[in-house]
Amino acid sequence: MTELSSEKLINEIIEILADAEAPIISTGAGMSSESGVRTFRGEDGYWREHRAEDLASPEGLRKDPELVWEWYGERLKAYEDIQPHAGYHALVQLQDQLGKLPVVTQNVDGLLQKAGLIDVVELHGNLKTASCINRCGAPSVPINEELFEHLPPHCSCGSILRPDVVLFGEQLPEQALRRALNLAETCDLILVIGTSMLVYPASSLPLIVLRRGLPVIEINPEETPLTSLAGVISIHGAAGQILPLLVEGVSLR
Ligand code: BJW
Ligand code: ZN
Repeated sequence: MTELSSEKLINEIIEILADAEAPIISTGAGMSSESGVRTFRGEDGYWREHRAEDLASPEGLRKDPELVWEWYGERLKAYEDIQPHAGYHALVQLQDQLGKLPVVTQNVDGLLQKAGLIDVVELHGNLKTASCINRCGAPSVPINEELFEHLPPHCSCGSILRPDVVLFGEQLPEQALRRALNLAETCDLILVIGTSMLVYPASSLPLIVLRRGLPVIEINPEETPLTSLAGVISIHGAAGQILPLLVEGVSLR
């Protein structure tokens, strides 16, 4: 961990970022909190109201599918109106400057794409479609208002439908995970924004970059298990405030 005054630290990060030729970004729920998205483990977090295993596990889904679908319905509704904040626009600016900027995300809110990020790797799936909990082979269906008319929604085979997100204990989408691991093995810098770093395997990506001896930069107002690791440069602050400063600094160099 590097301890410097904020201004010095920001200048140091700008220099490192400006030297990178193939940086990648990794985001979690905190990247969207300034757009009004609730986190999972923060003060405003969903896990303050419900246990993670009740809402985000296959067992929870089978036990109380209505509760889980109500939760996803509430979140979908919230995502309809949200807009990317200044931090998102800064990432798009960086993408334009570099010509490419792969972003690996744990988020399902669609804000990266809405902002204009082109290369987004969705590690935990998304909320576009739902499929049969019993994998009967029926095609996945779009998640739309109709689906919420009678909860829980059912597959044509009579089983319950589930959103195509990754719940605890489930494997991540193979292609997305392979791409994310490959990016961590080939990038020359990773910028980790707004994740508690508690959920594997997303949490392993910066560790791969660290092991390769390359820069790992973290933006988070709180400490995480990454913060204290040797070699990590951690800046304590909000993504919407820090990212514009960094990208502006890079563009001036
Ligand atoms: C700001 C900010 C601002 C605020 N600016 N920052 C023991 C038993 C069983 C399993 C395991 C086990 N040990 C490990 C595992 C594996 C498990 C895991 O990691 N569990 C740990 C919790 C212990 N992982 C899995 O099961 C994964 N699958 C897997 O590993 O398969 C192989 C395997 C299977 C079985 C056993 C072992 C291996 C799947 C993980 C799926 C996670 N699913 C969820 C919900 C689905 C998606 C959705 O509905 O959205 O994904 S849970 C939830 O957590 C969601 C998130 O994507 C994920 C991560 O949360 P995130 O993004 O980090 O958010 P928060 O809230 O935690 O943090 C927000 C941060 O932002 C904070 O740090 C704030 O400070 C910060 N912040 N404002 C910048 N303005
Ligand atoms: Zn089915």
